[in-house]
Amino acid sequence: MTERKVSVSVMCMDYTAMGKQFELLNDFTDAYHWDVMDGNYVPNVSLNFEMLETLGHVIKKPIQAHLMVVRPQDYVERLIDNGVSEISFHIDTVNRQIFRLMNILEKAKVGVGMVINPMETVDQLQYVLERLDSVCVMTVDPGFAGQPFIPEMLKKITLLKELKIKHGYKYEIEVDGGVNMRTFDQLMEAGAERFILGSSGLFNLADTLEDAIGKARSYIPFK
Ligand code: S6P
Ligand code: MG
Repeated sequence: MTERKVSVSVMCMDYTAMGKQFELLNDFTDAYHWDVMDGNYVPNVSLNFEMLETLGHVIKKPIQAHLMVVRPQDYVERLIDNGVSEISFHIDTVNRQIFRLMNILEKAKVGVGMVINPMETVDQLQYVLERLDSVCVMTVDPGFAGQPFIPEMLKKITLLKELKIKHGYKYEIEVDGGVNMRTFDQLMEAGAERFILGSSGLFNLADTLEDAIGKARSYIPFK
């Protein structure tokens, strides 16, 4: 049976109440999605190393970093030192270095993920698929929370599921952007296994995080 998981997007949390929010989320989420943006690869900046160092002790679930940066090689060592469980790279940022980076992560026992932008294809990953721990299908352009879901991306999830079954690959199929009660069933049906919950799928569901978690539990069948 497919194991399905949720990963809460830290970037979408209330930054004035992070300690309290992590306490509530630790009981709900399977992992945390840690978006790193450099203001260059995408026109936005997000979570930084200082936050990771400060919040580390209140975070009780694995941290999965999503690098939306031009030079991912500059971030890897510090993320590993801060105990992240997995690091995901965008295809166009690792063209000339993915095998070096995979070797570093595998040696450090940190998971390797690849992220597919809406304009990119599953085919571009053919030479690395067998070594990946996750493949993330972006269902919005990267850079911002709160954008509309792009339904055309469902085909990529289906294809990743087919390839996984056919070849026995180990990667988990993740989906990022507009994951919420309107899109959840289609995503599950297509074969998604890891669901990143951000503004639309969790934090905007209610005025308090307690209530929002309750609402998320009611539409997520395995929660
Ligand atoms: C977007 C980022 C995402 C968002 C999350 C927001 O570039 O990679 O991880 O934080 O997807 O969720 P939502 O429901 O606002 O689209
Ligand atoms: Mg992300």
